[in-house]
Amino acid sequence: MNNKQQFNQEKKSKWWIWLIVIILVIIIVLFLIYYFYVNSKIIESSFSQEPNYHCNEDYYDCSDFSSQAEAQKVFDACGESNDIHQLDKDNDGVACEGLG
Ligand SMILES: [Ca+2]
Ligand SMILES: [Ca+2]
Repeated sequence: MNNKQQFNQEKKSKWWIWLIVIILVIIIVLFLIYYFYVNSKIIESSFSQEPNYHCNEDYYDCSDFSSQAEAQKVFDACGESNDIHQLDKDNDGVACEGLG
């Protein structure tokens, strides 16, 4: 093996090392992105989590609330377009206006 071959051999082995390093860096970066994404989701949900309302069945009626604001909170939390509790029968976006 002459010097040139030896040099090429070293270059080749270094190329593999760099490839492994790059792959590891990509894996670490992806892991960090995922980690921060999950963490931000947890922080977001712990700060802005609404009380758990029943939103998948007709569970509330206007008579269940003592104020319009309370009814509105449930109406907004469950999604205006999906007025499952029939709190806004006239579809004007204001729930239980009769409560005042
Ligand atoms: Ca109802
Ligand atoms: Ca209404």
